[in-house]
Amino acid sequence: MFSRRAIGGIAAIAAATAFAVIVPASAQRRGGGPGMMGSGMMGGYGTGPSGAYGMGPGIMWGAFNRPVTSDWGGGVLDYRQVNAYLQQGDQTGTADPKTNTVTYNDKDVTVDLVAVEPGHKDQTFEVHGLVNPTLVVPVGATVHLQLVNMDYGDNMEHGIIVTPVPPPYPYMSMMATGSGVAEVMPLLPWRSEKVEPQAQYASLGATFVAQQPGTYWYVCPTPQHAEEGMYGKFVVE
Ligand SMILES: [Cu+2]
Repeated sequence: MFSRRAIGGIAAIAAATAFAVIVPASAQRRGGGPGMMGSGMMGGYGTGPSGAYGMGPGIMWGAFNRPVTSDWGGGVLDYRQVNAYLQQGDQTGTADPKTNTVTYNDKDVTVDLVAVEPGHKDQTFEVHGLVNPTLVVPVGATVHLQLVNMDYGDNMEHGIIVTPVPPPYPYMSMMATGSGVAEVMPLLPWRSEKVEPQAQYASLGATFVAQQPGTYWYVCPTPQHAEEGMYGKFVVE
């Protein structure tokens, strides 16, 4: 399922990668255990059979409409680790608030995204404290796309699909994006507690090579989220 593949110019090396704050994404590759991809999880929003959202074959689609637990299948960070993650993210890349852009110049790039950092609107990604910023990486860069879900509440699981398909996106964004050219999937469940310092947070990453210059989009595949604006531009140049 996670063999290297190239679609639309981006080669995914690993589609789902658990990571610790200080460990590169590639060091803790997770291929998805049985609990993540059993048939009960496929297409699982309780609305239809597997494949009902226009996904291609072999796409792991975990529906974790629940708070994070230690066995959810990806990484789990405590509050201290999440803050270390945020600080780490602020130190990589160069943020320009005027253009809402974060630019990465290295050939090996780590992008630390947060889904709904507290204090921000629902259905947003944060990087460097910017909301849904344009992310710019060099052609040929190996990109470690990392995500921590800081959100809380029903239907607040989040993931990332990188796609060449531009917005607007429908309620079922995957109907438009397909499986994407790279993805942080399955969806990350929301934090375990309402009280932030006491909560556990789901984390997951994906590593891919940005082979082809162009404009892509990083999109949350959770139904309704991208429709409500949970996406940003991803530029390879
Ligand atoms: Cu989302």
